[in-house]
Amino acid sequence: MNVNAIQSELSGAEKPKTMRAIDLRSDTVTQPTPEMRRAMAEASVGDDVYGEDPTVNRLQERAAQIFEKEAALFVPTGTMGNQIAIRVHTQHGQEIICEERAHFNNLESATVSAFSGCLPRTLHGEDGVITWEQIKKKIAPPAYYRAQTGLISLENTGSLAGGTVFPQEVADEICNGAHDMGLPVHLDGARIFNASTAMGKPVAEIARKFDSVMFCLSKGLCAPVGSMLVGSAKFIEKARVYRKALGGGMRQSGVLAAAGLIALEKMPARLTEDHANARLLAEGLAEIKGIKIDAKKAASNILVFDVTGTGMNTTDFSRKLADKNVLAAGIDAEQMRFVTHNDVSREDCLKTLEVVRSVCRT
Ligand code: TLP
Repeated sequence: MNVNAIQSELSGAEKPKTMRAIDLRSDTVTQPTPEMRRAMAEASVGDDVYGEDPTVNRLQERAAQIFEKEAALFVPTGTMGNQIAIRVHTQHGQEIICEERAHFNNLESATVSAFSGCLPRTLHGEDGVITWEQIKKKIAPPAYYRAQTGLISLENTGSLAGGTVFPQEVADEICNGAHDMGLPVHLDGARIFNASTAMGKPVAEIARKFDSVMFCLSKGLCAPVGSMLVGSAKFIEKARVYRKALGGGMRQSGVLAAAGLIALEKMPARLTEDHANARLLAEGLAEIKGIKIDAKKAASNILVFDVTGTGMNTTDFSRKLADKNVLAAGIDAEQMRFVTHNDVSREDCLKTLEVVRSVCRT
């Protein structure tokens, strides 16, 4: 996979031409809801570096409770959450086994090497799903000249894999196998609430066997800023040290946590709508000549589809969509990504299909 292409394509997505574009670039673009804005204005706050922000403390307690883990930590971004978890679980010179499309391996710079001194040992899995059978063959034997495996990291839903869901029994088998060998397993659950919606399972059940989970409040759940780490009390105690070291110790961050609490309590219930919209888009796209997508695989709010049959690369394709006020980006030169969210309606999806049809005709 061409990582440079992913980065330049995602960051090179066209900017809105008017105030009201249909923005399918990501669910990160969601606006905070009016209820969030009110809660932010009224939040009780304190200095969180002293552990004295009551709203941050409440958010952390609720996250730990909902995920049935001992403790939680509010972090500014998903990237920081993943990188802190990796730092806590590993030692310099170790390897981390992951699927090749893992976000931390493609879109978080080389922080895994720069900060944790680790090497990603990647595997390809269909739809981003890797198995214990594959992983166990990559675990380094205990030879003194071999980099030792320090961590296994999974992603649910798989962002660059097209919003795919990681089957619970496959994840459970990986966690059991890893734990038998004394290895920790981290879950990049940036969109674990989308996974939970698609799987019909509570997040606690999905998270149960993982040693740590990162999830985002600021994507489909619409909070303006923020992600969470959950895990054992010991893991979170160490995570707090690295959060501060990375400059992520925020002061009166209760204004952000107030929006986060609403994201956590109220927003998961509406994700079914985003998934239905993504399915509608997938089914429509599948009928357009030149576009390749397996609509049956549309599992959550992200679609990845191939546009090579249209004669365009993704830069040209994105530009033509943007001319008609639809914003989206490619993950490489051939594959586009559409993401549905709270600020994209069913009508927007129908309009998008009309635009794609007209772009593919020209
Ligand atoms: N992903 C963003 C971009 O970086 C591509 C997006 O638009 O999807 N894990 C996963 C699975 C993610 O998709 C993301 C963000 C992160 C971690 C990082 O979160 P942030 O952006 O808060 O650092």
